[in-house]
Amino acid sequence: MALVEVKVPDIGDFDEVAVIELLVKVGDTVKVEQSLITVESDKASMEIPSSTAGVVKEIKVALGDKVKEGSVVVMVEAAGAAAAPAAESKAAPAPTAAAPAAPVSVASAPVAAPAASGPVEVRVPDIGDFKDVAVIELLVKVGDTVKVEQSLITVESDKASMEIPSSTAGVVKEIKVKLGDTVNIGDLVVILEGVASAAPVPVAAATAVAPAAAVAAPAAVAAVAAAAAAPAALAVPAHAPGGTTLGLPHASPSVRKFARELGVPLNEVKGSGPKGRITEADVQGFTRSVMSGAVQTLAIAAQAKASGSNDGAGLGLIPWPKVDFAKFGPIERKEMSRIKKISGANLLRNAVMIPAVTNHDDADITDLEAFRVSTNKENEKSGIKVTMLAFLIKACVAALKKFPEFNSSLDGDALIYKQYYHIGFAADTPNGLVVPVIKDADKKGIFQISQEMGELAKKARDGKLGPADMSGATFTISSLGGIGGRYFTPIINAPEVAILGVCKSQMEPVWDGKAFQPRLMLPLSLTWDHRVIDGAAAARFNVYLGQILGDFRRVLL
Ligand code: CAO
Repeated sequence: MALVEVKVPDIGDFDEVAVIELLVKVGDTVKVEQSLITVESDKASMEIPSSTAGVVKEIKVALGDKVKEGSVVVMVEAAGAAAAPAAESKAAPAPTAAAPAAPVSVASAPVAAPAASGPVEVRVPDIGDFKDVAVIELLVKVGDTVKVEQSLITVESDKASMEIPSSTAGVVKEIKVKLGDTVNIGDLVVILEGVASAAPVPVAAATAVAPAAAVAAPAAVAAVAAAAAAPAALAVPAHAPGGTTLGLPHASPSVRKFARELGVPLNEVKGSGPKGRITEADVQGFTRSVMSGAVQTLAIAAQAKASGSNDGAGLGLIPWPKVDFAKFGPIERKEMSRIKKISGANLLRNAVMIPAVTNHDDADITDLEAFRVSTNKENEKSGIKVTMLAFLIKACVAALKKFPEFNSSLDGDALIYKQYYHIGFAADTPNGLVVPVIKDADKKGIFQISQEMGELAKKARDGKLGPADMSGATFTISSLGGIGGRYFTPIINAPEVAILGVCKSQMEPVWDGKAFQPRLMLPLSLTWDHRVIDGAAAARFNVYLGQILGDFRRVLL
């Protein structure tokens, strides 16, 4: 049986694209057109299909590699006769049309003539080998203002779906297609008016066919943990667990992108659109139902199984002890709250999977606390109480800027450095722990942070936090300062890589070189992911944080 090189086919205008997912492993039997890897440019992601049926003998790319047309992806031992059509493509890349999930690049040159003003016709650009594709979604309506590259409609062939972008900015005057129409290159899509200037459609203005199932795992779980307090009375979930993982779920590129951003496993979402198509509303409904605890994703269910009624078998451990407690005295059995169940599964995963280390330190906040108290006195009438946690958030942002790996996330063998600073803070509620997020804390002052924290903490206690209030954190602070204790080891809120635990400050004698001085010392406990951060960096982070808290003017430096 022949070994066949399966290469990256013609992927349109994309030059070098990064491998972001390996969808097969050595030993897998693949069919013709089965997706092998997912690649991503800055504009789109797409799956590279196999041109050959057979058994994967070798994978020639690794996550993060850059590939282009002709790069060898895998070596497949062709499956006898089944390999026939692919045999010819041994050396040649599979034709674009054979790539089922390729997000055909929609347009390098607009068919509509760019006009300076007045009505402009926007037509279907060159969509490759696709003919008579059906309009399955109208993404704009008459009166909408559209930007250049904004998607106007989604079309679908039997192989791929793609969005047709506008070549021009303006206001939609007329829509020339309706759902179910079939269109081809040059067909009129919309007429725009009020166009200030017409920009040409950039090369590869196209679509994102996001990887479907595989993107779900870590992000989804974290989002769910963080969003556990969403109100209970929500729409019935569109949930289709066990949906096929081969073949892409039926959804438009923008819905795929949306699902991917939220970390929603699209293959578990039940589509309510024509032919079972998954709509944006389906993804939102699914997210809400997961957040409310009405539904568990397969990943969470698997974790819950491995942790809840678990017997430790998932980890290769001895079984959890089963004790008849009633034998020893009276008992009462109470179900745990939904938040506790969901966050428990996440905490277990994070505790087990992250090689976490905690560094403890103290910060001298004598002057800062005096400043905070006097500020609150001066601003009594404003109704906003400046809290120590607000200063801690601001100080952490400064430390995250100085040590950016603490504001990163692991993505395979790469690190994603986030250039935004969204700080989560653990809030204790009657139903369990939730983590609301102060967004863009770097751009906010202490008053604004204090005020937002107060509002979020109240929403948390009232069980009214929405998913948006609890997503996107880049770093978390867990403060037990108002309660007590000295130090503790907080668990990292994956996919973040560090968390700061803070306990109650107290006056301590601190040696100044000549004498002991009474200073207000704040205990800090920084837990960090040793895959990303090392001990020296963690110690430096704490030292720097302590310096800022000791003299807040350093934030300005
Ligand atoms: N040291 C000493 N006192 C502190 C302090 C600190 N580090 N932080 C706050 N305090 C004091 C404040 O001065 C305030 O005292 P007064 O009422 O006398 O003014 C009081 O504690 C309450 O402080 P606060 O209003 O600033 O609230 P907070 O920042 O302590 O807490 C919140 C807000 C939402 C974090 C808190 O309500 C909460 O839920 N904490 C628990 C978080 C948690 O459970 N973490 C563990 C997660 S792991 O299971």
